[in-house]
Amino acid sequence: MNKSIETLLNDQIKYEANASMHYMGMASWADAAGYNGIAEFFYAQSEEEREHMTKLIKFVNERGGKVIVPAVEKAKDSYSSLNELFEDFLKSEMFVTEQINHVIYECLNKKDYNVHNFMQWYVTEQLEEEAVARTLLDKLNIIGDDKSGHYMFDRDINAIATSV
Ligand code: OFO
Repeated sequence: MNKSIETLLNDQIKYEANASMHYMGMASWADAAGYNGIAEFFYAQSEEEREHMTKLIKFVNERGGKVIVPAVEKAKDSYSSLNELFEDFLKSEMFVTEQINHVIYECLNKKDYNVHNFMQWYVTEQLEEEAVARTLLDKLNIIGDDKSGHYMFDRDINAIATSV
């Protein structure tokens, strides 16, 4: 495996790990604040990101590359509002998309079509996750400060997310 691609894949492993911890922090904050639906949503997101990390680790190993399992980054543990929470979610997904696009770009530059092909799964996944994050933030912006709206958002978050 080309060294620069290996480095980029190891960076991506770290970004997926960071996203997993970031979402764990979000889940825990929501759980403590009584938003059980939002907490479950982020616990599941955290698991998914961990799976994305593992998939990359297995792939780099299969290709004979050297995996670097990253240190855990401390997650943000306090949010001033649901809007801040979901703005962070969207920002995090947009950041990961940018990094994946960068890997794809470098794969084409280095003519590594194997990694390019593997990364297509991540492209599709990011499209979906960004769409979900945007939809949830749009709904929260409609709700504004309405407490009963927040109650219903928490109750219905999974239905909203799976309808995207
Ligand atoms: Fe790893 O899927 Fe989003 O970030």
